Amino acid sequence: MTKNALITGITGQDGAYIARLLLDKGYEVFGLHARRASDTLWRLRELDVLDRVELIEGDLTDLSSMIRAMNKSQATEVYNLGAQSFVATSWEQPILTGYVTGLGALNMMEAIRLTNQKARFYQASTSEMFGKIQESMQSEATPFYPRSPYGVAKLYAHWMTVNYRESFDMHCSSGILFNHESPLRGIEFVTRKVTDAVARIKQGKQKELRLGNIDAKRDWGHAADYVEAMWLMLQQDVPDDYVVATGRTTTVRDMCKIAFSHVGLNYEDFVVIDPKFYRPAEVEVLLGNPAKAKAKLGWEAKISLEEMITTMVNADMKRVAREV
Ligand code: NAP
Ligand code: G4F
Repeated sequence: MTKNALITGITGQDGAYIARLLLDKGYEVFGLHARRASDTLWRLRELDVLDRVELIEGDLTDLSSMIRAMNKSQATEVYNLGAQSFVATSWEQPILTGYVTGLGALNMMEAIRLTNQKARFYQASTSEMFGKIQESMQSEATPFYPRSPYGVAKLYAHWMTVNYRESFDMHCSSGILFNHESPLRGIEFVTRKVTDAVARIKQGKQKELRLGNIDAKRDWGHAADYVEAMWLMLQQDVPDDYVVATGRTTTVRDMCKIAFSHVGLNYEDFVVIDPKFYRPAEVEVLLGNPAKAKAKLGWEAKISLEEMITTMVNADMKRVAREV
């Protein structure tokens, strides 16, 4: 029997990768699509899945469109990936971030409760909830201390997911995912900002790269690996929360070194520190402990940081070369 899945945020990085994964597994895939003036479908085109998914118009802040999406898709699995996901923007638009990233998750769970309480729900929780870290390696047992309006909104959604699981016996799971990237990453995030700049500098189209705090450390994995963990969570008999990470942390500075040296350049010749990119409150370091995901889901990260960053540079070299 075909399974039906509904993905919010299908036009984002993770949405595109999980759409491909589910299609490969034989699912019928539906995706929530907000009407926008600019093209948001490029990722689905790049992975060659646009023609194989059904898009449903809707917005996470609009409960009625969530209910319609549930009725139309007849989804038995719902992946809630939609969010205002850029941490820096969350200080500029804290209320919108609260509505979309926090209350949006609740709208989705309410729509499930009102239409088909048996549908399984995945919430895209985040390592940003650990913020000012309370333990050097963060696991499911580490206390949270979010440091941005985004982190606070995600923490609300996270606890609502736990609450719906415990209150209504719904199959609601949270993946506490650490940073994950790919050639489909948005240009505003630091890895893609760097790999795009490396390609432009190498091809003589840019002179320097302006960055903020390059001593910040992140536990970076590849999105294609991480969506596998999301799917595995919804295949378990019992819903639960899982940290998904690599167990290795690297500075933004060292990530720059990898990217620039891949095309024979020295990052120190091009990176300029610009206070404009510093945040009102920084998450200095993140390092995840994925032991539970390995033990219970049989999941572990396969793609190394070096492989991922060099693949991203190669993809951007091609994109920049194609520009007129
Ligand atoms: P992304 O590329 O920024 O994608 C965000 C998606 O949310 C886009 O499809 C966007 O649609 C959609 N969206 C924004 N506002 C919406 C609204 N009001 N209603 C419905 N959809 C809306 O994010 P990502 O990197 O794929 O991440 C996926 C999820 O995982 C997000 O919830 C993110 O917060 C979370 N997360 C990400 C990471 C990471 O490192 N990537 C780590 C932990 C957790 P448009 O294209 O139309 O704007
Ligand atoms: O790439 P970033 O913007 O990602 P950040 O803030 O860690 O958030 C991402 O990962 C979270 C998981 O932990 C997700 F929940 C969230 O949705 C998003 O996907 O910044 C990474 C680090 C930060 O410490 C930032 O201060 O890089 C530092 N950084 C230094 N210069 C910069 C820059 N970040 C950006 N975006 N741009 C800079 O110029």
